[in-house]
Formats: sequence, structure tokens, C-alpha cells
Amino acid sequence: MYEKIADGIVNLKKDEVLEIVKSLADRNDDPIKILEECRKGMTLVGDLFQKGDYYLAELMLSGEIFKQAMFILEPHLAKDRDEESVGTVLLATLKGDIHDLGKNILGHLLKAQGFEIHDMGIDVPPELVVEKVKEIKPDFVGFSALITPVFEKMKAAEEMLKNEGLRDGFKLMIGGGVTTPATRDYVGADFQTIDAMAGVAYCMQIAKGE
Ligand code: B12
Repeated sequence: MYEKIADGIVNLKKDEVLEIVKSLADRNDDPIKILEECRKGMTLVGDLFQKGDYYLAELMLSGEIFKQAMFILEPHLAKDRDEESVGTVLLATLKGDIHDLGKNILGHLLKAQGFEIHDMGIDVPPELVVEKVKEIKPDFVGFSALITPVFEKMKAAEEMLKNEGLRDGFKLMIGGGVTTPATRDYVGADFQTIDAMAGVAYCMQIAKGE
């Protein structure tokens, strides 16, 4: 059944994909494994878009399928926790970028591990991030980027935070399909990944003081 998820997303078979996701979730399969198959489908859609075989309409439709799959999986990702927060995380997709599926996944996964999440959403000006950091004093700031021109905004945000003397108060993580270790170095971030689970592991490790 798993192989049909990515294939169904690429071929925009919404009902079929959602039905499979639901039946796998109902039998308590690992939601992360299911999401990973959805992500693979999105990558294939992106490749077709890049080749000119798919247009914006297909990107939008596949994004919608992914969102609905995420909606089905949400209750399986989130655990009810009453314990004290293990750390505060500020998330944002910066100005010029409206992709948010990956950021939302990271937010859900961190929340499930007991982190307090402040998600500023998409298209966020770096100046607003600075204000928010002053206000909530997060332990982690996470920027998600799916289009390369936004690397400049991440770098600008890092510099503004440094100039305001705030940069030592948190770890800066970046992620999203187009980021690489070179982007991390360019931006001046502490950590980079294209895998939300690796982001969660990083936060857990730092929160435990390891
Ligand atoms: C879906 C999609 C869209 C949807 C977005 C819907 C939404 N609500 O997000 C829509 C249709 C809106 C869209 C629009 C556009 N898109 Co688009 N889109 C995609 C697509 C197909 C999938 C992206 C996605 O959601 N993947 C699934 C998620 C789950 O993966 P992910 O984001 O990588 O996240 C994972 C990890 O990276 C990690 N993660 C993510 N963020 C973070 C952050 C932190 C801190 C951490 C720790 C981890 C982490 O967690 C996730 C799970 O592991 C990609 C193709 C691709 N290869 O990625 C193109 C792609 C990103 N889009 C692209 C483009 C060009 C555009 C447009 C400019 C098209 C246009 N001509 O208008 C516009 C952009 C408008 C804008 N200003 O932002 C290009 C970008 C090229 C580039 N290098 O800059 C891509 C790569 C397609 C391509 N191959 O050309 N798009």
C-alpha cells in the first residue's frame, strides 16, 4: 500500500491517497513513515514541475492532498501531555516564501515531544522575528525555506538578531527541501536538515543539555 501513496500524489489521485492514509493510520502504522511517503510524492511532483511537465495547478493540488493527509495523521502524531514544556520553539517561513507543509510537520512533531511552539506562519518579515524573539525568548528558532531567494532573508534575520544581542539566547535551525549544509554556513545557523525527525532529535539533545 505504501508505494501507492507517492504514486497517487504524483498522479493527483486525491481520494485514493487519502483512503490509503486513513486505513494505514487506522491500523496504527507509524504516522512518520506515512508522512515520509507523502513527502516523496511531493518531491516527484516538484521534479515534474521543474521539467515543465507540471504547472502551478498541479503543485497546488498536490499540496492540498498533502495537507489533508496531514490532517488525518495529526491526531496520531500528537500525544496529550500535561507535563511542563521542555523548551520553546519559534518557527517561521520568511518573507517571499509561502511554503509551509514541512514547517507544520516539524511543529506537530516538536509539540508531541513537549515543546511549546510559536508558529509565525509564512511570508514573515525578519523584523517581526526579531520582535517575537524579544517577546518570548525562545530556546530554538527554526526557519523553513523552500525557495532559494529566501536564503538572503534567513541571513538578514540572523544578522539582525545578532546586532540586537539576541543571537546567543537560542539555537538557530534551518530546514526545507532546498537547504544544504552550505546554506547553514551562509546563513550562520547552528543546524540544518531536510528531515523533520532529525530536527526533533537535535532539539531533544540540546534540551537535555547533551
Ligand atoms: C507543494 C509545493 C508548492 C505549494 C506549497 C503549498 C504549501 N502550503 O506549502 C504551492 C503551490 C503554493 C507552491 C508555490 C510555489 N512554488 Co513550490 N513546491 C511545492 C513542492 C512540490 C513540495 C514542497 C513540499 O511541501 N514538500 C513536502 C515537505 C514535507 O517537505 P519539506 O518542505 O522539505 O519539509 C521536510 C523537511 O525539509 C523538514 N523541514 C522543513 N522545514 C523545516 C524547518 C526546520 C527548522 C527543520 C528543522 C526541518 C524542516 O521537515 C519536513 C519533513 O521532513 C516543491 C518541490 C520539492 N521538491 O520540494 C515545490 C518547490 C519548492 N516550489 C518551487 C517554486 C519555484 C514555487 C513557486 C515560485 C512557483 C511559481 N512559479 O509561482 C511558488 C512559490 C511562491 C512563494 N513565493 O513561495 C520550487 C523552488 C525552486 C527553488 N530552488 O527556489 C520547487 C523546489 C519546485 C521545483 N523543483 O522547481 N509550491
